[in-house]
Amino acid sequence: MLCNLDIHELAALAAQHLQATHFFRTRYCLTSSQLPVLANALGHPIRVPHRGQDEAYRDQVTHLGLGDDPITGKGLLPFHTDGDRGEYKTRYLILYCLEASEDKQGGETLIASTKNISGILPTDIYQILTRRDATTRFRLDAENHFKSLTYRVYEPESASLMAYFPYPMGETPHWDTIFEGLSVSTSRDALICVEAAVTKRSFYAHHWRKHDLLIIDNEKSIHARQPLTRGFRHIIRVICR
Ligand SMILES: O=C(O)CCC(=O)C(=O)O
Ligand SMILES: [Fe+2]
Repeated sequence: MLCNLDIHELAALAAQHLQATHFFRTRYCLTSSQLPVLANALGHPIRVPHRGQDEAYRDQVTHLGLGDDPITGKGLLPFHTDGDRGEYKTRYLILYCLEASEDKQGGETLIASTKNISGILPTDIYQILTRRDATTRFRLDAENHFKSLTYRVYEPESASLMAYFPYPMGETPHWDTIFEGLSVSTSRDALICVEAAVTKRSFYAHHWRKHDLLIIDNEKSIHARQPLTRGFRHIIRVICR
């Protein structure tokens, strides 16, 4: 556990590490009010609106794992990147574990690198990603309010991927993505092919313990959450650009 570093030294260590790879992990004694300080040292923290609430209501720190919300709760969260390329363009996703129970089962955060993605995809799939816009619909609440976002999934110039991979069949999806001019099932198959290629090449599962700090480079990777089936974990999150 790192305890003798101050928060700015920690940020410098993380930033140096993140130049070479797509995530940084350590254990460190932090309080919830120090997380935005760390985010500030790494970039510009982004305030995000609460789900289902007025967009004007924005928070810097998001709590994960406490309620039943499909995004911030305990359930499965398929692979995705955070943000929308515009207002929320996210560089770093900072996650810190305030508490986790000993008997915890599941709840791992999964990370896979998207480095050189063009080299590992079939040509037809790569062309879909680079030539067609995708529209993702996000379910905002149980009353079937949706928010839609249209974007280019992969931008070769910046090598940045933005994607919301499909929920497994049988799960209630909280987002779904369709490529311009393609059917729902062809869009789904294309994303499943990308996800399989990326996760086959690189895969890391973080098993949370109290005081774990994980910083994910959102422009170099995708991340997901395994369902938490027993116990609890309380994680706080700040994103920055
Ligand atoms: O709960 C997790 O493990 C990850 C949640 C997530 O995707 C996020 O905070 O952006
Ligand atoms: Fe996320």
